[in-house]
Amino acid sequence: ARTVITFGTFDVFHVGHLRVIERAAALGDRLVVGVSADALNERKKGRVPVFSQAERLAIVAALKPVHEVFVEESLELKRDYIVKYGADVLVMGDDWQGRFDEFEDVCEVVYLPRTPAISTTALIEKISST
Ligand code: C2G
Repeated sequence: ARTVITFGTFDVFHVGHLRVIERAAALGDRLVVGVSADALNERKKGRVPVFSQAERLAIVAALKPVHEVFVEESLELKRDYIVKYGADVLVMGDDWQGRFDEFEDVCEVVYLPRTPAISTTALIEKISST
Protein backbone atom coordinates (compact mmCIF):
# COMPACT_ATOMS: atom_id res chain seq x y z
CA ALA A 1 0.00 0.00 0.00
CA ARG A 2 1.18 3.49 -0.86
CA THR A 3 1.17 5.79 2.20
CA VAL A 4 0.78 9.55 1.84
CA ILE A 5 1.63 11.99 4.64
CA THR A 6 0.71 15.65 4.96
CA PHE A 7 1.01 18.29 7.68
CA GLY A 8 -0.90 21.37 8.68
CA THR A 9 -2.53 23.43 11.38
CA PHE A 10 -6.04 23.11 9.91
CA ASP A 11 -7.36 25.89 12.15
CA VAL A 12 -10.90 27.17 11.47
CA PHE A 13 -11.25 24.21 9.11
CA HIS A 14 -12.33 25.33 5.63
CA VAL A 15 -12.81 23.96 2.12
CA GLY A 16 -9.19 24.72 1.13
CA HIS A 17 -8.10 22.31 3.87
CA LEU A 18 -10.62 19.72 2.69
CA ARG A 19 -9.47 19.97 -0.94
CA VAL A 20 -5.78 19.50 -0.15
CA ILE A 21 -6.60 16.48 2.04
CA GLU A 22 -8.76 14.95 -0.71
CA ARG A 23 -6.09 15.51 -3.35
CA ALA A 24 -3.37 14.14 -1.04
CA ALA A 25 -5.42 11.00 -0.34
CA ALA A 26 -5.93 10.44 -4.06
CA LEU A 27 -2.15 10.04 -4.49
CA GLY A 28 -2.07 6.81 -2.46
CA ASP A 29 -3.98 4.16 -0.52
CA ARG A 30 -3.59 5.50 2.98
CA LEU A 31 -3.40 9.11 4.23
CA VAL A 32 -1.68 10.06 7.50
CA VAL A 33 -2.03 13.67 8.70
CA GLY A 34 0.23 15.49 11.16
CA VAL A 35 -1.74 18.25 12.90
CA SER A 36 0.54 20.91 14.32
CA ALA A 37 0.62 21.33 18.09
CA ASP A 38 -0.65 24.51 19.75
CA ALA A 39 2.86 25.12 21.11
CA LEU A 40 4.36 24.77 17.61
CA ASN A 41 1.99 27.43 16.26
CA GLU A 42 2.71 29.79 19.08
CA ARG A 43 6.43 29.34 18.51
CA LYS A 44 6.43 29.63 14.71
CA LYS A 45 3.53 31.99 13.99
CA GLY A 46 3.13 33.89 17.23
CA ARG A 47 -0.57 33.08 17.13
CA VAL A 48 -2.56 30.69 19.29
CA PRO A 49 -4.95 28.75 17.04
CA VAL A 50 -8.68 29.48 17.39
CA PHE A 51 -9.33 25.77 17.89
CA SER A 52 -7.17 23.70 20.22
CA GLN A 53 -4.99 20.90 18.90
CA ALA A 54 -7.41 18.34 20.38
CA GLU A 55 -10.30 19.95 18.47
CA ARG A 56 -8.30 20.30 15.22
CA LEU A 57 -7.16 16.69 15.54
CA ALA A 58 -10.74 15.47 16.09
CA ILE A 59 -12.00 17.32 13.00
CA VAL A 60 -9.23 16.03 10.72
CA ALA A 61 -9.52 12.46 12.11
CA ALA A 62 -13.24 12.42 11.24
CA LEU A 63 -12.66 13.12 7.53
CA LYS A 64 -13.40 10.23 5.19
CA PRO A 65 -10.07 10.38 3.29
CA VAL A 66 -7.98 10.38 6.50
CA HIS A 67 -6.74 7.08 7.93
CA GLU A 68 -4.60 8.24 10.81
CA VAL A 69 -3.72 11.49 12.60
CA PHE A 70 -1.00 12.51 15.01
CA VAL A 71 0.22 15.70 16.68
CA GLU A 72 3.15 17.36 14.90
CA GLU A 73 5.22 18.60 17.83
CA SER A 74 8.07 20.18 15.86
CA LEU A 75 8.90 21.11 12.26
CA GLU A 76 12.35 19.62 12.81
CA LEU A 77 10.85 16.14 13.31
CA LYS A 78 9.41 15.92 9.79
CA ARG A 79 11.95 13.34 8.64
CA ASP A 80 11.26 11.18 11.72
CA TYR A 81 7.50 11.32 11.12
CA ILE A 82 7.94 10.37 7.44
CA VAL A 83 10.01 7.33 8.44
CA LYS A 84 7.85 6.38 11.46
CA TYR A 85 4.62 6.35 9.41
CA GLY A 86 6.28 4.68 6.42
CA ALA A 87 5.27 7.47 4.06
CA ASP A 88 5.97 6.97 0.37
CA VAL A 89 4.80 10.48 -0.52
CA LEU A 90 4.92 13.81 1.33
CA VAL A 91 2.27 16.26 0.15
CA MET A 92 2.15 19.97 1.00
CA GLY A 93 0.39 22.99 -0.45
CA ASP A 94 2.51 25.08 -2.78
CA ASP A 95 2.89 27.85 -0.20
CA TRP A 96 5.64 25.45 0.94
CA GLN A 97 7.07 24.98 -2.60
CA GLY A 98 10.67 23.73 -2.43
CA ARG A 99 10.82 23.83 1.37
CA PHE A 100 10.75 20.05 1.87
CA ASP A 101 12.88 18.91 -1.06
CA GLU A 102 15.50 17.65 1.42
CA PHE A 103 13.23 14.63 2.10
CA GLU A 104 13.41 13.40 -1.49
CA ASP A 105 15.93 10.79 -0.32
CA VAL A 106 13.23 9.06 1.81
CA CYS A 107 10.02 9.73 -0.12
CA GLU A 108 8.46 11.46 -3.08
CA VAL A 109 7.71 15.15 -2.37
CA VAL A 110 4.65 16.71 -4.02
CA TYR A 111 3.40 20.31 -3.75
CA LEU A 112 -0.24 20.88 -4.67
CA PRO A 113 -1.68 24.23 -5.72
CA ARG A 114 -3.61 25.97 -2.95
CA THR A 115 -7.33 26.55 -3.30
CA PRO A 116 -7.59 30.23 -4.29
CA ALA A 117 -9.18 32.98 -2.22
CA ILE A 118 -9.64 31.20 1.11
CA SER A 119 -7.47 31.20 4.20
CA THR A 120 -7.79 30.98 7.97
CA THR A 121 -6.38 34.51 8.31
CA ALA A 122 -8.93 35.94 5.85
CA LEU A 123 -11.75 34.10 7.64
CA ILE A 124 -10.71 35.43 11.03
CA GLU A 125 -10.61 38.97 9.60
CA LYS A 126 -13.98 38.54 7.92
CA ILE A 127 -15.65 37.20 11.05
CA SER A 128 -14.17 39.80 13.37
CA SER A 129 -15.22 42.70 11.10
CA THR A 130 -18.92 41.76 11.00
N1 C2G B 1 -4.24 25.01 1.95
C1 C2G B 1 -4.71 24.98 0.65
N2 C2G B 1 -5.52 26.01 0.21
C2 C2G B 1 -5.84 27.03 1.03
C3 C2G B 1 -5.37 27.05 2.34
C4 C2G B 1 -4.55 26.02 2.78
O1 C2G B 1 -4.43 24.07 -0.14
N3 C2G B 1 -6.61 28.00 0.54
C5 C2G B 1 -3.36 23.91 2.40
C6 C2G B 1 -1.95 24.39 2.77
O2 C2G B 1 -1.18 24.58 1.60
C7 C2G B 1 -1.47 23.24 3.63
C8 C2G B 1 -2.79 22.77 4.31
O3 C2G B 1 -3.86 23.35 3.58
O4 C2G B 1 -0.96 22.19 2.83
C9 C2G B 1 -2.84 23.21 5.76
O5 C2G B 1 -2.68 24.62 5.80
P1 C2G B 1 -2.35 25.32 7.19
O6 C2G B 1 -3.32 24.91 8.20
O7 C2G B 1 -2.13 26.76 6.93
O8 C2G B 1 -0.99 24.58 7.57
P2 C2G B 1 0.41 25.22 7.82
O9 C2G B 1 0.31 26.07 9.05
O10 C2G B 1 0.94 25.79 6.58
O11 C2G B 1 1.26 23.90 8.19
O12 C2G B 1 4.68 21.17 8.87
C10 C2G B 1 3.90 22.20 8.34
C11 C2G B 1 3.08 22.86 9.38
O13 C2G B 1 2.33 21.97 10.12
C12 C2G B 1 2.34 24.08 8.96
